[in-house]
Amino acid sequence: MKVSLNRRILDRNEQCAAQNRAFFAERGVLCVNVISSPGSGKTTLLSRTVADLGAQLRMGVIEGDIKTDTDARKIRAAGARAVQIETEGACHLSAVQVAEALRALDAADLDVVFIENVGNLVCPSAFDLGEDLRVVVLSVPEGDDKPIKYPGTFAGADIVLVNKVDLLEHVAFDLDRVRTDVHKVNPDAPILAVSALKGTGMTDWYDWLHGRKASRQASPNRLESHEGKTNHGD
Ligand SMILES: Nc1nc2c(ncn2[C@@H]2O[C@H](COP(=O)(O)OP(=O)(O)OP(=O)(O)O)[C@@H](O)[C@H]2O)c(=O)[nH]1
Ligand SMILES: [Mg+2]
Repeated sequence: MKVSLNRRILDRNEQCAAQNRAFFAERGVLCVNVISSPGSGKTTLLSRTVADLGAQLRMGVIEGDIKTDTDARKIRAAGARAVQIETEGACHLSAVQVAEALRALDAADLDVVFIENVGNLVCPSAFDLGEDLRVVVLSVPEGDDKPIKYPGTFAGADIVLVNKVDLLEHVAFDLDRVRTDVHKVNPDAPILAVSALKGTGMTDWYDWLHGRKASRQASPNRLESHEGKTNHGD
């Protein structure tokens, strides 16, 4: 009984994700789903990105949190449109919630929509939101063992950002181990070392983003998406 209810929830989510995907493809909007543990630096990364690239790209952000609109207010202060979803306890965003937020965001004229998922390294990876790309953020203080403990999430990443590298001199964290373990489950994933707070490595991230945006423009329906790649359990 529980299994069939879970299946129905996922089927409903996948139908709505397909509608979101069509919305992005028709309008040439690049949609990027950002997934990480709580506090790894998603909002800091997106705030800096919005501030630094605002003159080149029209960006909007859908923020997912269990409670508060704190993160949406930070994004607006950095200079982009933002819509906050409060999940009231749910540990991930759903495609239905994203569809509603896209209307509130008035997203049709944007170049890039970022979705900051609820801080969690497990549940968000099971829910396709219709996004083009998944960014997984891992921060130095969380520990270098996370890719082997949460392989499904890292397997679904289009890029892994190792954030808070300014703390490497204070925390035992082996960046080479992270590279090796991510590539065991996701051989082609680029892995960038950044500090969203200090700005280190952010140019590499911006170059990657511009490259993916250009691919989307060149062939709107051919950018590899997460349809059928969702992880239903690590
Ligand atoms: N030292 C350091 N701190 C950072 C960096 N990036 C973010 N932080 C800090 O980490 C804390 C959490 O950052 P957020 O950007 O709010 O993290 P988040 O992933 O959005 O958190 P949730 O939305 O709660 O999941 C804040 O105190 C940030 O200032 C970084 O590169 N270096
Ligand atoms: Mg946040």
